[in-house]
Amino acid sequence: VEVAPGAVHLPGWLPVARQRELVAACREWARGPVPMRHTRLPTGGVMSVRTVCLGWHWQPYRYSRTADDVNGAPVAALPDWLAELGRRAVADAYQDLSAREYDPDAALINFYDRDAKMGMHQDREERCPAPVVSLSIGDTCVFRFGNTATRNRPWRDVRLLSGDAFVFGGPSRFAYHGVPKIHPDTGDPATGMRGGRLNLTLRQTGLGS
Ligand code: MD3
Ligand code: FE
Repeated sequence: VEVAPGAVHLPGWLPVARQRELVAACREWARGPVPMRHTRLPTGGVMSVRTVCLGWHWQPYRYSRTADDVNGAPVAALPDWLAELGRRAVADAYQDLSAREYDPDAALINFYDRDAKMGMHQDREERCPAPVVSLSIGDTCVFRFGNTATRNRPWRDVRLLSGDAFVFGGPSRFAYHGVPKIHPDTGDPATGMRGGRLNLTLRQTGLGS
């Protein structure tokens, strides 16, 4: 379902068995080498979402190989199977053959408890226009998809359910977006999630080596 040019929603894309595997893998990545934590912003604020990164560590507002703002540890590698999963999502979202060149080198894994939100923002730290792939597991959320000019209206609200994939490429890559609401206790316990929402995003940073 193309929500906007280049923004393709793939409802129910991940089988429950695959969601379970991702939940188990995220539990391990959340333990370390860099523990999943609330990111501290330069303003002194703290994000309500908890995040752990693979490949490159995101800190506001740059990527690094070590988690200078957490424990200084080198970030865990992005496994090839996860990059391949992202490539399959891009291939399913777009009709052309551009997915063959999609080579994500970073993943951000966000955990939302029932009260967590993410304000409207753009993802601009990547030096590369390649798509972002988002995978949702657990509680349903309201995803707010805005425009490229301002963080304000117009926007569209889309519900993202457990197992949904979303690919943001082309003209949608630098659109403002956020997560204003989690619908508590709407996830499928068969995924292994016991409340809350996981979102994995795959990115190609363009930073190299
Ligand atoms: C549209 N995550 O990690 S995923 C983020 O559900 C982030 O955790 C949200 O925004 C989440 O930066 C939304 C959907 C998403 C991710 C990246 C995008 C949409 C995007 C980049 C460009 C345009
Ligand atoms: Fe984002």
